[in-house]
Amino acid sequence: MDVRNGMGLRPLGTSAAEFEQDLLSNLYYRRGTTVESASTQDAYETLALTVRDRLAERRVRTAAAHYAANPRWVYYLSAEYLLGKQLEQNMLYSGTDRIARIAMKQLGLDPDEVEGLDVEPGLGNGGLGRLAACLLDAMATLDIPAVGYGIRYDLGIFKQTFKNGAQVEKPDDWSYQGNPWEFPAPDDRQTVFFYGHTERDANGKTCWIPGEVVLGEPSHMLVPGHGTDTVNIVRLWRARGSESSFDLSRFSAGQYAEAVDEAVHAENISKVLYPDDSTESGRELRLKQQYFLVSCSLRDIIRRFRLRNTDWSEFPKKTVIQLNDTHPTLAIPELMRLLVDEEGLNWDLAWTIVRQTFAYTCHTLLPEALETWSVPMFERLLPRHLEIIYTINEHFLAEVREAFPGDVDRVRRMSLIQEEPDRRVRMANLAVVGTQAVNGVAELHSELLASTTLRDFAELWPAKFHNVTNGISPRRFIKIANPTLSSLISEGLGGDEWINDLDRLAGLEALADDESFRSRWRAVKQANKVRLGLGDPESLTDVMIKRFHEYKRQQLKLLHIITMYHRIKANPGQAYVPRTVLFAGKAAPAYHAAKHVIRLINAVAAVIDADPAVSPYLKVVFPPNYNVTLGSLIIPAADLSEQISMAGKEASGTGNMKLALNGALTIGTLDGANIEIRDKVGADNFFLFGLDTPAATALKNNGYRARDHYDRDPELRHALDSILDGKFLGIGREVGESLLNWDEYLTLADYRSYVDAQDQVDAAWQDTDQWTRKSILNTARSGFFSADRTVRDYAAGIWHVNPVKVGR
Ligand code: GPW
Repeated sequence: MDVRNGMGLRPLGTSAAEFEQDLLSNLYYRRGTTVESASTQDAYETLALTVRDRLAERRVRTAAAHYAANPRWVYYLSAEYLLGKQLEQNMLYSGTDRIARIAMKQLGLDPDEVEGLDVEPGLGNGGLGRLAACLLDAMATLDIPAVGYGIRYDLGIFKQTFKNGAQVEKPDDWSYQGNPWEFPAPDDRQTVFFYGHTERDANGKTCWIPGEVVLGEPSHMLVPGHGTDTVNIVRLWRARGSESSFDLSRFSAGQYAEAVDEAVHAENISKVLYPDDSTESGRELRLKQQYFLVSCSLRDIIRRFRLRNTDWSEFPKKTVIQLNDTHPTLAIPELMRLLVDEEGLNWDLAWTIVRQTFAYTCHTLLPEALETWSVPMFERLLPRHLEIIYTINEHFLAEVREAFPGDVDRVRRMSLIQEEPDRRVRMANLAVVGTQAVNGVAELHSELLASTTLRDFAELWPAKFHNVTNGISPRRFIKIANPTLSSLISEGLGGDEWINDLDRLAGLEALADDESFRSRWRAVKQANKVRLGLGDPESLTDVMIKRFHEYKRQQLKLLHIITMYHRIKANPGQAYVPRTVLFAGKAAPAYHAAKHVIRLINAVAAVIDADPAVSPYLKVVFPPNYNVTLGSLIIPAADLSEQISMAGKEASGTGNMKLALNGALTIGTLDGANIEIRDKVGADNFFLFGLDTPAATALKNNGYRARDHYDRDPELRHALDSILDGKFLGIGREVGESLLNWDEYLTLADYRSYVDAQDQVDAAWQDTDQWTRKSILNTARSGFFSADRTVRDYAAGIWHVNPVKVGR
């Protein structure tokens, strides 16, 4: 039912003329101006509001349908969301893209200029944050009642600039101009405690007397589904000082800075996103952020539960809380605290409820990414939670001792508390113990989790362990990012149903053998290269876009580039396949090794650029500040996708899926989801190289010596020597030395296999028709990597939730 009927509200029109009227009205009443005097910012805000209004009605109906159904909900807890720009998506989902542009032109506005002011909220680092956004998109599209919870960081992921080729970070004040997509909900604010101590009353009931009180103020953004009326929300918390945090007496005494000290301190909690990806940063403020997210979100979840339910035993039937890695794992002891201390439930009942409610997704195998917190710091910040964790641990270790009598080493390994060399809380162990399901994010990753990192737990509870291979939003990463290819596909398939049913892309297989379809496919790729505007659109566009990390091995790609450079220098007369190699990605500001690689890439790019014998064949480009927006421009233009991590290190990868879906061929190792991509697209349409996980593990265990490869392979030696000799503006000796003397990620061991595979790429590229065929087959066979499939897997295997259709 359209709620507006009962309210006597006029439904918003679907014509360009009506949209134009609404633009004028919003410009006047919301921005207080007219077309004649409006700034571009006024025009942008007005457009955003006018589009938003058209989703608001669906949001109201969704909320009504969900309330009536009292369904089982999915609550997705994540410290990061990389939502990407909202305007284009919301125009598509509300069906207003065409009329909005007509209306703007009618008003004399330049749609591209206006839309250009839309800002990407960079509230995440990389794959983990973007996955969260893709899953929300798919949940809404599949009509699953869901809320995403996160933190509204004032400053998102830093802006990357280069100075003399080195990364320099600038703050990202993404909402400086406001954010028209956001609905503040101060009425739903929550109170969060920190520090202090615990006390027990006469009945043995525990009470936490806090040392600091902070407010969490929520606002939400809309998460519309595609091709459905469902509009879910993502609710983001911002920290505020409580009323008492402003010290009026100090202010009156002229101590202006001291007067706001406490409030500033409180608000620092949501000030800035930690810019680490796949590395742990054990800082107190980060633990505060995590608890802030968890405490606000759980109270909100309980508030929502109580709207329709009274009985705590119903809670796990109505609620599943998915933990996006260990960052929100404090939700487990926090829910115990709420149930036992505040609601008065007995421990066993509370523990049963908690365990049934939570599920945990692990996104890594890197030991340095497994979060642990020092016990003294934890105890100071969250004294009651430490007690609760100790009690959980007692019960849990008793269970382990019963299952494995006499196995003291196992008990030590599985304990929630590490004892040596220092006492630390192990968040991954807590996440496994406190949940009903644990999943990895690709087949290989889930197998390795159960056989290595979490092996003891998988032996105790084999049925708890699942795989849910990651996926990507086809709306964001092909329909919106690659409109020309999407049109061609829709034409080829005779409709656009494939966007919500990505397996239908299989229908393109037949067209791979159609000469005219192939030439149109090529033309689209070309046009996307022109749109990107980097490098010769005729050249092979070879892209490596991802965070900089040694395990991802940008340095291996660099060794290949230097080898190509040397080959061309040695034989300038020959014909080479022209390549544009494109890097994009950020390094964590404190990750010096990764920053050295960035600097070296820029130096190599400059040297090649300045060499007229080489530059016709080889160009290295490195646009700064990789984000969802830049990725959406690069991915459609790519011919070759570099997925070259050391086997066993990349949990899944999702850029690999986006590139394959857009018709890039992958050169990759047997790592993460690469394995599944190769299985789906076919070994003939994938360039495989390198050691697999067992071989890499064996090599490391048997005493790997990088220098042996250097000694044996003249091309490799030449490449490394040129770095060590300072041939690239004197930059990169640290990179060269680390590879030669240590090479933690087996770069040199995989070098020869990689360079040979790249030679096969060159050979394949020269057969244009065959390459295009392979490109079409990559797209045709990528349907599996839709986030819709991922969400269906979660829904069936872990969440046990059903869709709720939103009525008209
Ligand atoms: F270390 N990932 C990420 F597991 O982007 F927590 N940030 C992170 O902090 C972690 C993982 C963490 C990535 C994985 O590296 C990537 O392989 C995976 O595809 C992605 O998460 C989504 O699952």
